[in-house]
Amino acid sequence: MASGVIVKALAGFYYVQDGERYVQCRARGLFREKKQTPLVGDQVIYEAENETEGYIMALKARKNELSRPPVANIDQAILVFSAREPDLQLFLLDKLLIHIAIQEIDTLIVVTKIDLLEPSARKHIAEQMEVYREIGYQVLFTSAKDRVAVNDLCPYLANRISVLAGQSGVGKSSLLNVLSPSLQLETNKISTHLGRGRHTTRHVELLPLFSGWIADTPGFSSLDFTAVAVEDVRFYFPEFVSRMDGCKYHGCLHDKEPACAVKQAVANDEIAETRYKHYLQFLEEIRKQKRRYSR
Ligand SMILES: Nc1nc2c(ncn2[C@@H]2O[C@H](COP(=O)(O)OP(=O)(O)O)[C@@H](O)[C@H]2O)c(=O)[nH]1
Ligand SMILES: [Mg+2]
Ligand SMILES: [Zn+2]
Repeated sequence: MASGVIVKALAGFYYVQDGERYVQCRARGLFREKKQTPLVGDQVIYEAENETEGYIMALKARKNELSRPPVANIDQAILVFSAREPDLQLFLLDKLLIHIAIQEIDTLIVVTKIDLLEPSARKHIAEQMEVYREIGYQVLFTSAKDRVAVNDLCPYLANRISVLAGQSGVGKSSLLNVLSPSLQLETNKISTHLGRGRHTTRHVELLPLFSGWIADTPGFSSLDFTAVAVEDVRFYFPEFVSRMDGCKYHGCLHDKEPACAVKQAVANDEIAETRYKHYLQFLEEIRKQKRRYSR
């Protein structure tokens, strides 16, 4: 039996890449019994019926999995934001960073369309992003239009599975087309919001790129917090974690508590106020959700 990775799932078929081989597989009934669903990114054992068709027999253990988009074994999330059109959305960035941290996936932040910025606006955004660099995140500034710094992405892509995340229209597909023109991805395709339960033709596919794999996914920007507890959010803000020993109260939520080292650091401009405000907004969001569910 052979092994490979699922690079596409569509209409009941799983497409397995095994070196040069590309095999269209069905999953055996045993997955239904085990309540297991193969995902794009899964390492699988398959049985080939012939050169191009086969059956998936087993899944290897997963390192992680995302439900939106449905991908397994992700090494890295590349969070793409446009500097303009649409404007840089730091609230969404902070939210995505929490979700990524929960899954223990590496993160790269890309701010693209910088050609749309005048020098003064460029400086402002550079300062805003410096906050993230100081916390320890990698940040790249790119323009697909002017081909600025797009190749700086290459070293991040080799030998791993990356997922590109970001709102529709920020320039994800355009970046990939510059990196690998043969991909010829459609750009400017606005994916309209699809309600729960409605049929969607969206699918995730891993594209080979610089000896790694990348998933260009529509969506993955509307996240909610059902899975995070109020007491846990603070652990996903590295600049809070490094200071929490200084808080008077053990278990301080850095909210209403007195003698809080985090609030003190915000007052001293050592922690960005935007990050702290977003943190409080997240707490409020989760508390509201909880009230809604407990009713
Ligand atoms: N000015 C400018 N426009 C860009 C850039 N990258 C993408 N765009 C435009 O932004 C729109 C959305 O790009 P697309 O790659 O489809 O975004 P996606 O939905 O995130 O995949 C298209 O009209 C692109 O031409 C860029 O670097 N500069
Ligand atoms: Mg796209
Ligand atoms: Zn505190």
